[in-house]
Amino acid sequence: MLRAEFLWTADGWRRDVRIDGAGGGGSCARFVLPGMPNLHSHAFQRAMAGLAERRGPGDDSFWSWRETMYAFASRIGPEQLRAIAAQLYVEMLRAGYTHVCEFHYLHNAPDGSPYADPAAMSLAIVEAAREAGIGLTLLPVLYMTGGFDGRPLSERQRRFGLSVESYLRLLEGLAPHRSPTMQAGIALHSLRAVPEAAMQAVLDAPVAREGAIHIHVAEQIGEVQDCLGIRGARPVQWLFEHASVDARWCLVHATHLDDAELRAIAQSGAVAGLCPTTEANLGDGLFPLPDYLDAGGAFGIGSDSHISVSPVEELRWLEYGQRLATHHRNVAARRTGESVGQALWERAWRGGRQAAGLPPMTDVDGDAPIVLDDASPLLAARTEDNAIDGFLFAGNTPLVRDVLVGGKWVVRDFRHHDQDAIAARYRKAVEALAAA
Ligand code: NGQ
Ligand code: ZN
Repeated sequence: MLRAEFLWTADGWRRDVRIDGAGGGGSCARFVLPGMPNLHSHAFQRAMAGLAERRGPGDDSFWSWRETMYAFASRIGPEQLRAIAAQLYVEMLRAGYTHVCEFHYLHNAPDGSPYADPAAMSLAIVEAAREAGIGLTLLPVLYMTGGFDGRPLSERQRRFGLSVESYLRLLEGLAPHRSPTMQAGIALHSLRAVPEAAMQAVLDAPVAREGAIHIHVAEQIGEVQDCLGIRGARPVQWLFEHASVDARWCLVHATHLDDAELRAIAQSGAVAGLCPTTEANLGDGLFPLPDYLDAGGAFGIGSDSHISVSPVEELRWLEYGQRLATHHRNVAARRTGESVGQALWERAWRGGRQAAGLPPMTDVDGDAPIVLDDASPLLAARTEDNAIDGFLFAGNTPLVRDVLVGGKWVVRDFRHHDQDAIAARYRKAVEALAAA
């Protein structure tokens, strides 16, 4: 049992709230927030964070990073994936993410043939989430072509490839694994990787009648140009002309938008899946946040390549990128007197829940609360009016003390209950990968 002096809810702060959870003693806390959904993750990339930061022979770019990533991906099997994902999910929980949408496309064996159990890699993710105790929305990804021109997958992309039939079978096979903490949705890798007919076939299939639908879109200028050249429209424009994009959709990145595209996303109710630290690391560009917020657009945050695993850093970068570009301050708060921290946390929380296919919450009692460390000097003399600003903008000491998911305290006093064993297994897995 935990007594919270202030609990942040969709309707603002509530005072003196009792929170019950198994696996921990009683205590008090001053500030409790709803845990953040992480709406975009490629778990395996956690193990290569920092390994693509050396200058290559040409102009390094997203596309040269992608080659490094492919080489890395080709060495990972189900056991390694499970070890890496479990470590990542522990790090997420300790940072304040309580749910993860796993955009999972590493389906096949390294030579491109299916595993004996075609769901082997998907189930490694399910197991990792269960071990760590994080909520999961598993998004198996359809990936079929190597470009807008429909070219076949390259050697290294063959691990990702599924036909529409095998994709739908994979989704059906995962149905029995659903639970209150394991949802499933669908994902199309990108317009580059999914031909139009395949996209329509998946969207028309019975499994696509409900749940979240995610797609990478308009992340790089090269992608916008290729789409214009081959499909005669910009990526987001093309998507809206060929699919009924609505609140079930999450458009990941959506960096390069013209005015009409920005308005189309905002009006559709879809969530823009923003991944500021990865987008910065890959040199993607800056999402047009102020205009999008003014148009009433929804967004959430993802840690994507896991170059950073922290909702604090994602939200800070989201705001600071705009300050640097516009030469203004307090950009994400659009109303006079509004707190930037509260505006960011609340919108990303709502958008993240929506993108994860979780029901909207009117009350966070049933959600996954995170408890801030009110003993930290960073929160000294902070009140409910500025505690979230302190959490997001002051210093570099993690302030997430306790985390409750599914009625269980998974983090207590900064420690995850199984962090040592999970870290030891991760270390062994990445050492084996490094030696391979
Ligand atoms: C991915 N990641 O699927 O992991 C992609 C790179 C691609 C990001 N876009 C591969 N951040 O888009 O083709
Ligand atoms: Zn991605």
